[in-house]
Amino acid sequence: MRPGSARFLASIGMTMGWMAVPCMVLAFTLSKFDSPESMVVDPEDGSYYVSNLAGSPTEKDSNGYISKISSSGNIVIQKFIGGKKGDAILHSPKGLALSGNELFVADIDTIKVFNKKSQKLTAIVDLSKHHVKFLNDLALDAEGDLYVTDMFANRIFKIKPKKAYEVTVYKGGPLLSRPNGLLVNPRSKNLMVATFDPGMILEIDSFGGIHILKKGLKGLDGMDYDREGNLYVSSFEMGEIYKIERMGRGPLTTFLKGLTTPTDIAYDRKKNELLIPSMKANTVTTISRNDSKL
Ligand SMILES: [Ca+2]
Ligand SMILES: [Ca+2]
Repeated sequence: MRPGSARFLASIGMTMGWMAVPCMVLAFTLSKFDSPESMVVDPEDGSYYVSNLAGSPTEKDSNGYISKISSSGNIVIQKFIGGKKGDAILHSPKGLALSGNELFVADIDTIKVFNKKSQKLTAIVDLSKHHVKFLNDLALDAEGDLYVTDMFANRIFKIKPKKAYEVTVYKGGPLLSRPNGLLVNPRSKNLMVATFDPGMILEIDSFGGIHILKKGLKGLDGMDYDREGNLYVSSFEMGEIYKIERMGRGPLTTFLKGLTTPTDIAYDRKKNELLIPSMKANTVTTISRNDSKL
């Protein structure tokens, strides 16, 4: 069946259980992951990395791993980093961020840094002295500084890799409402947060003020933006992905529904594709948008 044909789209809708929108085609769906939480694309070669938390999201059980998928989706290295007997490198990896050859991984109370070429662990940023409970998503700013959400403790940390991984509390407090997804707004340069309970989209300005862009949502997880500045946000609890115009400030529409626990989604702005890990379905899916005006 030719991708893009009406029959192909109908078959996606039936097999995936979600409504296929005419402007989108399924690029690929891959299964047999182990509780995939986050998916990122490498802008260098279009390959993908997926974090597999494997087992309890809070337990230091040594069995988590990172998968690598080729740009076409044809080649999967299931345990690219971690997950091999005895190596105990990762426990419950969640948020991922890529900067050059460095792959940052949030793993419960530490951030682990790997070289994507050698697959070797190059640094561990230990946040346990800050009493972190559940590190979740990672975001990088233009200076190469890293931000991470601590979902259970309502805090966001800032880490400076160029200053020996100096760690500071960037923002804390109950308004952060179990912060999960994180990104740097490419226009305002502000940090944006998707909160889990209650579900809100927040933007933190350079003076530390928190602005509520959207509220009344449920169990938000990951977010990213496309070439036109539309924000995509997943609801883990509702099995939906929302599209919000003008980086979260414009109208909200339900972009996909009927998904199983979509987690830390990403947008590949080069290929114009939305990347969706589904934690409890143990799948990752890429959706290609072939009409960039939509
Ligand atoms: Ca695990
Ligand atoms: Ca997440």
